[in-house]
Amino acid sequence: MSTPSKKSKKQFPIDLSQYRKLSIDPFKTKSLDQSALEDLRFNVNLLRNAIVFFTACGSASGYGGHTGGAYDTVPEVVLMDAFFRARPDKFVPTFFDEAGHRVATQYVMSVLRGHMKAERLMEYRRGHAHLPGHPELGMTPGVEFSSGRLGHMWPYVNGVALAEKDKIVFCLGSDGSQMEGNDAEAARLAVLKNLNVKLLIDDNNVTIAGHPTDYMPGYSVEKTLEGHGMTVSTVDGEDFAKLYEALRVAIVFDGPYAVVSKRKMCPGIHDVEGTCHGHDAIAKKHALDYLTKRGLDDAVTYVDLSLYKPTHLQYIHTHTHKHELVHSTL
Ligand SMILES: Cc1ncc(C[n+]2csc(CCOP(=O)(O)OP(=O)(O)O)c2C)c(N)n1
Repeated sequence: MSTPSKKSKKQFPIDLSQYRKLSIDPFKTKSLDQSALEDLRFNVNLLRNAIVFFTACGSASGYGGHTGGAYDTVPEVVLMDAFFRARPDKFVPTFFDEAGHRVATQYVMSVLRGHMKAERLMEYRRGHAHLPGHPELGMTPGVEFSSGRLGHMWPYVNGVALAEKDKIVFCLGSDGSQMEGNDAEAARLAVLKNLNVKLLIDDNNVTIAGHPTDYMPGYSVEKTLEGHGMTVSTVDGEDFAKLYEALRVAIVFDGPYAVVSKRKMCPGIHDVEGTCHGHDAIAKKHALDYLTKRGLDDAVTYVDLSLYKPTHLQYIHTHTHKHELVHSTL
């Protein structure tokens, strides 16, 4: 087993300062040129690597968490960030997400916005570290809303759109969230009031332990939304040029619009892509494989040695078969 370098113990092992502060005005830019696409790809890789790493800290330590949903939606998030930077006059600059388990997105964006140090991410989901499994307003620096119960966010986003009539409000969505009844009501209200809400939905055909096409074969995110009167487009979420164009059309459209991104769960993660194993925190062995292939040696060392271990109070199983709260020295 390798010896941890000083860096692997103390510093976040992926340099997030490399993030390119893209500024894209969708009202002026019809399609992305090669240079913008290259910057987009760079940022997507950087953030996906970071998310794999710090959510793997959750699995390696036993605290758990979720990797795939946040990993999947990185392209949309990077584009939203570029829009917010270019046109603060046009957007409510919050990454509202109706699938709260994808909280890794909020945490990494909080770091990029300077609210937290990157090292905090290594405490993802750790007890008392104030980085819980869903976004909680007032709990974590930089988190701007609470979310977690699927289907509860869109009605709230509608409220924001009603209050901010001159601005566009995004809501990251998911095929799992869109199954919830509240979303049906929210969709109809958005259509009735012609709210400027834009749903960016990751339709990865995974919801925890099943594939909707298997257990709910009649279900279609697009048809469901169209049934409420929403305007909807479908795109390959991993084709970033097309994804941009789809987002641009949604943005310049006057009223509610949903872009449904089709992609496999965890694209590019060997043995996890397209499977339900991507929903929860990525297993240590898959994370090590992913990080090793990308030459992220300090991240490998950190996860490999499971340096991230509980140091707080924890429950242990005693010989009396009762759970007792003890101080852990791990
Ligand atoms: C109202 C509600 N019911 C059930 C859950 C439990 N739950 C958490 S995530 C999830 C599936 C989510 O699927 P999706 O949003 O598509 O996420 P992905 O698997 O793509 O990460 C469920 C059912 C919940 N959070 N809220």
